[in-house]
This record gives sequence, structure tokens and C-alpha cells, in this order.
Amino acid sequence: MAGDDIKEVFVDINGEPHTIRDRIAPKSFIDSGGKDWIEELTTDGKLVSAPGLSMLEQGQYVETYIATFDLPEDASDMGKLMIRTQETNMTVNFVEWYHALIDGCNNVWWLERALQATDRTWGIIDAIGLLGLDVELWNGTEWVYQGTVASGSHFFEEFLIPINLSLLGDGVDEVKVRFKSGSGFVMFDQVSMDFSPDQPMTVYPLDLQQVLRNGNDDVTSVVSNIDDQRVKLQKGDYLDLFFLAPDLADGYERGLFVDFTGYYHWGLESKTHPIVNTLDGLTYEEIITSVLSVQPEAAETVEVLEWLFDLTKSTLGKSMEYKIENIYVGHALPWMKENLWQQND
Ligand SMILES: [Ca+2]
Ligand SMILES: [Ca+2]
Repeated sequence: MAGDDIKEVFVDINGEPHTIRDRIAPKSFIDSGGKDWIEELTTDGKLVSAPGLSMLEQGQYVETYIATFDLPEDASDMGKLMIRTQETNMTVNFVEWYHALIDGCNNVWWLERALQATDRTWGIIDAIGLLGLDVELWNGTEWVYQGTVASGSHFFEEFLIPINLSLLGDGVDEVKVRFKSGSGFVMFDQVSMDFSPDQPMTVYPLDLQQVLRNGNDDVTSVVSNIDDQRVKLQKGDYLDLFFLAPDLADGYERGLFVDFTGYYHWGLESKTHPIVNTLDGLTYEEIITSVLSVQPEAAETVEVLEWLFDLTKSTLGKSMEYKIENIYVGHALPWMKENLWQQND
């Protein structure tokens, strides 16, 4: 990247890199009840958080915050909204509910294969969206969707959401951005926006030279391609990745970002079974038949799965409010109260 006043390069939630010049804080950050949280937002160590449980129990499934920024006269057409957030136990416990429901330790090994073999999984993926954080822009008439920060135990990780400022009418001197999530699902530490135009950047994809697991196990061929071959890391495991850096042109600075795919398992001691290697290319029904022949007690989880498919078919494409009411409050919350929070009653 080139430009004297560039402070950093930052990749947005869609994987596009941007240059950052100034982080401008909003002038207010107002929740749905009218309370302004700007002090918590702009103070280090203070957080914006809502009493999720009592809100859900009172039927307020979604909480919104509106951040208002002054629009600089020289603003470009894209605002670079940066947020530092943390998920709360409300979302962590939801994943725990799912894990308990499917008896994850005993069944994840075949479930991940079965779920890849049926279209009904789209309902479940869509339902998991209830844990996300939606971002909208006020265009003077209505709220216009800008993007979603997906859930995933981000411990004060920072995200950049590009905001399409060309949607604003002429003569507008304020930018209003609305955040929407399940009540109490997300805590905000910091929110800011950079209105500067992106500076010239050249992206060089670097060739992966070598990848070592735990310092000595060469897994380069496994992670060089997106395919069925994956490296599994248990707690404490690590990967070292080695790249060759290209020369830096005069007047440019270097920023680095990593692009990778993968997923994580919930629970440390997931068991597996040798027949997992024979499930490639099988249909959902064939996978279930194979699994039941070696693990008959999985029948219980197969039933749960059918129930989940039906439940998430009924919430497919519905609003965040609807999904939280019918999945989270309808099923997960009673389980949490009984199994996780008993001692606090
Ligand atoms: Ca703060
Ligand atoms: Ca691979």
C-alpha cells in the first residue's frame, strides 16, 4: 500500500483489504430503550452490554444500537466501519445446548459427514444465523442491510464492515448505522469509522513454502489445497506457516493478512470410528445406515436430527426475531436454565 498517512491495512468481513487513515468515533451509541452508551464505548476497559436473559424473558428478542457519526465533507463513497466486540455466554451456551442435544462427543464424527450429504442442512445453517450481528445503514428513508458479522467466539476480535455511503442523499451531514443482534448476545468494546478513500494497494498472494504442525510434522501437502484433506489441531497444537516475501517497492508499506478455510469442533474429546473413511460419496440415508450398524445408540441422535431439520425448516428465511423466539427461547433457553444455570437460581 502507498500513502503517507496510512496507519494500517484491514481486511473486511468479505475478505477485501482496505487502508485505514483515521478512526473516528461515533458521537452517540443509543440502544432501543433510548440510553446512550457512548461513554462505555469510547472508554478503554468499559463495555456496552445488555441484560439478555431478562430481555428475552420479557419478549424482547432483539436489541439494537444506533451509532451516529458526523459525515466529513471529504468522505469517500465507502465508510469503513470497524467494531470490536465479544460474544457473551448467551451465544456460547447456545452452542453448548446444540452439542448436548446431539450428544456431540459421540456423534460429531459421523454428523459432520451426514450434514454435508443433505440439503436439509441449509435450514440449520440459516438458523445459526440467529447468533450473528447485522449491520444496517439509514439512507434517510429506511434501514438498508450492509452485512453480518457471523458468530464464532470472537474474543475482542475486530471486524471491518464496508458501508455504502453512496446510498445517502445530498445534503446529509450524519451517518447512522444500526447494529442488531439477539438481546445480550454481543458486547461492544469499540466502534469507529474511517471515511478516507482506499489508497493504492497491490495484493500479492504468497506461495506457501512449508507448513509444520507442532514444529516438526510436515503437513504442507494437506493445507496447500481446499479439498477433503485437513489438519486437525487439538488443544495446544499449532501450525507454523512459511512464505517467501516479495521485494517491497519504493514508497510502499507492507501489510499482511492470512486467507484460510476450516472449521472447529465443539468439545475436546470427540470420539471417532474407522468407518468414517468409508462414508465418502454416500447419501445421507446410506451414511445413517452405516453408522447405525456400528453404533446403534446413535439412533437417538438421528431422531434429534430429524426434529432439528423440521424445526429449522419452519424458521428458514424468517427474521432474526422469529428464529430467536422459536429456537432460542422456545428450546435452548429452557435447557440452559435447567442444565447450566441451576446453581444461580
Ligand atoms: Ca470501550
Ligand atoms: Ca486441504
